[in-house]
Amino acid sequence: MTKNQSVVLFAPKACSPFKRFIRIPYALLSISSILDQEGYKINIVDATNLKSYKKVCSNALCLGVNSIIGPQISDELKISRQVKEEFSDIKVVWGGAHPTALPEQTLSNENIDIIVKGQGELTFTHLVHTLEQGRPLNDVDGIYYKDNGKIIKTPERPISNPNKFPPYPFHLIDLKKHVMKVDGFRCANYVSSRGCSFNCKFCSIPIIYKRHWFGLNPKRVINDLLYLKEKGKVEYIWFDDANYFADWDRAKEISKLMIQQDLQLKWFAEARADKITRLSKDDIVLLKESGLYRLFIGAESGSQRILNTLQKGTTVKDILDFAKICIENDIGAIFSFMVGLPHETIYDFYKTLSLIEKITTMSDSFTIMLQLYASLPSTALYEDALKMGFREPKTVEEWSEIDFYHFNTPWVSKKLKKIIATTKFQIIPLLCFKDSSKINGRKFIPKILYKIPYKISLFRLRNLTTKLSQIYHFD
Ligand code: B12
Ligand code: SF4
Repeated sequence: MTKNQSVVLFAPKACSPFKRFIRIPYALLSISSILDQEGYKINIVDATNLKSYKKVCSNALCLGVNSIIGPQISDELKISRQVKEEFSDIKVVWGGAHPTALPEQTLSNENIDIIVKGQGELTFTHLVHTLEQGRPLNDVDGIYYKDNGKIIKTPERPISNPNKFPPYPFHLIDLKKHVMKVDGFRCANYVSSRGCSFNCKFCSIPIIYKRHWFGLNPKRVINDLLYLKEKGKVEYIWFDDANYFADWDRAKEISKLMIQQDLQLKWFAEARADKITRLSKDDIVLLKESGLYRLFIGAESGSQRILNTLQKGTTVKDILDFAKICIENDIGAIFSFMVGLPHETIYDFYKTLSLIEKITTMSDSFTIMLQLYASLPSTALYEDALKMGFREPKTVEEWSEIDFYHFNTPWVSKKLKKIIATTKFQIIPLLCFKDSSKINGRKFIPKILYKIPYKISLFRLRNLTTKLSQIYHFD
């Protein structure tokens, strides 16, 4: 049955000074899945075409906005303001990691009416029904809303297993727009699980999913991958799961089905180093056979002291053992490190640089990422950041001014900031110029020329670690 009123959803574009990622908006597809089955008309407006909201808002019940920390918030605020100005009856509803962490502060913005905290499928469906029937909002669990200027919080909604919900309604998006070229392959992201049971002190996932983890069942995952392959001509799947390998039996079953169904897709996933090091040789062979192309690990730090402080639950040895497994099995890997962390000393930073140097020289298929620590509200480390002088943004507008290419870390000395900036912006980016044959489309560049930036960066990295060890008498 087609409903009279529609639902409009807004997918922000990712901000990075280098690229504009276009990812499939799984959060929005998830919250649409039940409503779509019930016959609601759902329009997803994408920030690459911000003005298109005008065409679809005329008969809408609400505008749903997906929000995470950072500069994307400015587009989210812009569309919320414009919709409120032009269509005052439409309720503006925000959900996602940022409003979940700071529901009251976010709701204080005059153009936001309702916050959905945490998992959204059931709450948003119930909310849309309630708005449509004109019933009171206090009927809906899991939200914050305003009543005569007062913020009202309803009881929390328990987390549900996403297998209970219908499949992602891919027909709501133009798939072609969301396929990006990665290493020369047509690549689409996919989310096959929710949450994570670990409790790393810097991470937002435990805040959203309260340390639950749920994996979509393998048959359902394979159906979706087949859809992406057939309809989007996708060659490479980028699993955006927080912890893809949390349930090894499930990951194994997905790989077996990929082989049985002859999917012939390359795939990428995020893993914990300690999980991969516990797999057998046969397990790794299975992953490879099913198309595993590259793994991403949150290595975070080369200092065991910092890994312990972060409650990461991994060791520097796990990271190196993981690297060896990747080499033995010809698997590419991205090692992501964080710097500028609360409690990090110059010696910890030196340990990170030394580990980066070791890893980058181990394989041409290894890439290093160095991220400036982002203070994520509601996380345990955020409390430490506040105590150490992080100037907390007081409004959602101020949060949109926070980006991750500038320091928001008053505890880092001027001197260390300078060293970190040189490493992050000048040295690390050039370390990926290792092997032109690994990058489709750049094969015409003579190997020897391609490697020059890498050689220079490696020289600078070694120079920096040596200097630090001499100045501070490390090791
Ligand atoms: C894809 C992704 C990105 C993409 C785009 C993200 C986007 N716009 O949503 C890119 C690559 C751009 C990105 C960048 C960054 N990201 Co990111 N990213 C993710 C990732 C891997 C997947 C998101 C996803 O699709 N999840 C699947 C869906 C189904 O789950 P969900 O998002 O939780 O949605 C559910 C609920 O939250 C809710 N919901 C969500 N939106 C809405 C909207 C409405 C209206 C309603 C009712 C409900 C609702 O309902 C959904 C279904 O239950 C998550 C980790 C993860 N696996 O979730 C991190 C994550 C969202 N990112 C995070 C971070 C820290 C970043 C960066 C800051 C990293 C950095 N240092 O640069 C940058 C920020 C850049 C910027 N703002 O410009 C944090 C969030 C931090 C925060 N407090 O906001 C996460 C949670 C990772 C983490 N480990 O902490 N990211
Ligand atoms: S950093 Fe990774 S392992 Fe740790 S809680 Fe977040 S998603 Fe889980």
